[in-house]
Amino acid sequence: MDQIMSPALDTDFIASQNAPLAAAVQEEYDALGRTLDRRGIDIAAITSAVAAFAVASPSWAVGSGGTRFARFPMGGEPRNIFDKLEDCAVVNRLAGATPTVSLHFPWDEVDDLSGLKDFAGTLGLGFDAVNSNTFQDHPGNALHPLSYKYGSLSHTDPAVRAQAVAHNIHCAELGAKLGAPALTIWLGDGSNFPGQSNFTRAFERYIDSVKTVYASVPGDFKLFLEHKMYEPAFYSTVIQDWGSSLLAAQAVGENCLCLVDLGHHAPNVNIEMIVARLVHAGKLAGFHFNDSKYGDDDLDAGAIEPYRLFLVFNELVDAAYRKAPGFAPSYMLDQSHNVTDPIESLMTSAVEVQRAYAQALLVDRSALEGFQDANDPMMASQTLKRAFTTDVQPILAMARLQKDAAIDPVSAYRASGYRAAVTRIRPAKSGGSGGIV
Ligand code: RM4
Ligand code: MN
Ligand code: MN
Repeated sequence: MDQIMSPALDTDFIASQNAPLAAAVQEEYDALGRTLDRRGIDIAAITSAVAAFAVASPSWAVGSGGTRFARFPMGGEPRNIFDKLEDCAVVNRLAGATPTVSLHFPWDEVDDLSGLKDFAGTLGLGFDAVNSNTFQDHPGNALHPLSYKYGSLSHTDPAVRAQAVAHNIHCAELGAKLGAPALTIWLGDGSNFPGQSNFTRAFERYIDSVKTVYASVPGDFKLFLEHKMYEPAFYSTVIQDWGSSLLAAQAVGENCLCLVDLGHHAPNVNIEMIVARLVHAGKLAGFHFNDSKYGDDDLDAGAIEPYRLFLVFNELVDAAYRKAPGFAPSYMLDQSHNVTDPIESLMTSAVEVQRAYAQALLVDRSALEGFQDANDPMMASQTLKRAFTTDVQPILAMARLQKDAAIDPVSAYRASGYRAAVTRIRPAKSGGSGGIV
């Protein structure tokens, strides 16, 4: 692994990029501090909460994404998990919000696991939930001789189910060795034709398989079940919605929780309410953040519906404020970058998620409660809007400055020449075929 010594990872370089911007940030921060002070809010407390906020980078999102029609590769795409970690380190170094990476197996599997852990450590990175993959076949991989064409954990054939169970247990073991807290199970199982699959039997087989995985996972390691309405199956999906996910998680056990990917719902679904329900049930695992207009678009977080992202965070901050029992969600990005430099998209998305969090922290919760109890919809909604429309940019910039990250991550990244440097080192990956990796 020929590690890049890029200015993008260098504190002095970042400081030199920040220098011309720092005075303006301070001035805007002080002005916002006075405004918030008049609202009874301590800007320093908000800034440290924002600085402590973290969201994981997805290892699979640092290469160019694609649609089922085509993929347009860019220069310097990562060749392996070490390159991916290097790109993730740049994202974290400059935007200062993504100290962990979510791995996907077998895509990211290596023989030398402790070497991988050490390498991540030298880059200042740790690991969040790992992901299993039984939504595609893995030709040549001795652990996956059977096909997942007709499903995996819910397959009609016990031999395929056993293979998928073994893979998930293996992933959990890899995750535990790397210090990851959980395994996320998203599976493509479902059907394309009415009648093709028996909904009840498929769901029961799935629960049975997940119970077997659960029985073998180490200690307090968690299982996250990720639902998705459709795709790759287009008529039915075994874990189609949060209801199915919750039923399964409740059947499996205490450390089995429900993960919400923002793109995995029908249009118009009230996702923030799903959040509230899962918090109520003590079953919210966390999120895959992204944005969408039509379906599982995997666009950059906050790119399309920033108000919805804020409303999701409003529920999360409310849960923390109420000290909801067991509330400790994991936050991850899950995006596909088809037309942008993935590093720029990930930095921008991490900032957008942080922005929604900062805005939600500004909600006057006791005023809101009063308006709710008094049945005053206008003032209740205005209370949320007041927080959402506050420009928290100076808080985000100050949080980055305090952490030696970049005030303006995208400009600093461009000035570092990282993409050109990796393009010289990493040979171009051919491939115009569709697919997300
Ligand atoms: C799926 C889902 C999973 C992710 C895969 C790559 O749509 O969102 O979380 O692991 O994509
Ligand atoms: Mn996801
Ligand atoms: Mn998805």
